[in-house]
Amino acid sequence: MFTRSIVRPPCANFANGLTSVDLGQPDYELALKQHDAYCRTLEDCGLSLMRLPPDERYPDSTFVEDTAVLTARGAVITQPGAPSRLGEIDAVEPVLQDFFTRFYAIHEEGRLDGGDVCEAGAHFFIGVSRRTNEAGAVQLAGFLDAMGYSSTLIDIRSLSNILHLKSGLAYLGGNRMLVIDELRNLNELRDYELINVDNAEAYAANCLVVNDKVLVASGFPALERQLRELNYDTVAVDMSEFQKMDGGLSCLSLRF
Ligand code: CIR
Repeated sequence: MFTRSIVRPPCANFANGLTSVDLGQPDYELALKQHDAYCRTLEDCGLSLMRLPPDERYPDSTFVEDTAVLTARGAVITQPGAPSRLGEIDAVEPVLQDFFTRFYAIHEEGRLDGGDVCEAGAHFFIGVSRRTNEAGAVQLAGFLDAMGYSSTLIDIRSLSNILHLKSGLAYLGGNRMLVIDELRNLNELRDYELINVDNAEAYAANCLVVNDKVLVASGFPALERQLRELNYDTVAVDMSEFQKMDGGLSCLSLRF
């Protein structure tokens, strides 16, 4: 069960963040409204929220997930892979210090974005991506091992379509993993029951399990139907303005 979450509203400079998709400029006012609705949804799931102040120096800082990896046994502060995002950890670290006694930090030359880390019970999958390098992934694997967790590295550098591992995969609990086509033949996932996301709805693969609900980006009806048929209690959340900046549902919060 999660009880808390850290979020950070988009700053006025949000549209100047990094993006690899060609979906047009985000509408800042709409992004703020969508962020508000996202926060209310987390509260409805039973989480109490800590809101960090927006910071215009960091246009991508609303994607707070990339700054830390949180587990029930300890926290790891990352070194985000994009140089423009490195300073984002400064605001997150002191907040986490209040809640975690076991604390680790990825250090240079390691780079790691939280979006590349998928927790699946006591096992973690760590994506080696355009943002997370091998040194960062290996450091994290060591910290996880020290906390009693196992982990597997998955190299996604040859996959052009996804920024982070969790852009293409989500752990649904039990033995179930939601995956995009490109990830479904991965040997590393052979022991899981894989739920396939239609190519046309690949963006929505980044769904988010929060306690007894599954948050799904709105506008992806096939996936929502699939999840409902599997008896998940889904909640659709409008993400259009964050999608324009390569962000998915999980990136907008840290949950613990
Ligand atoms: C970036 O490129 O870093 C941001 N515009 C999007 C980060 C998305 N984060 C995530 O998937 N965890």
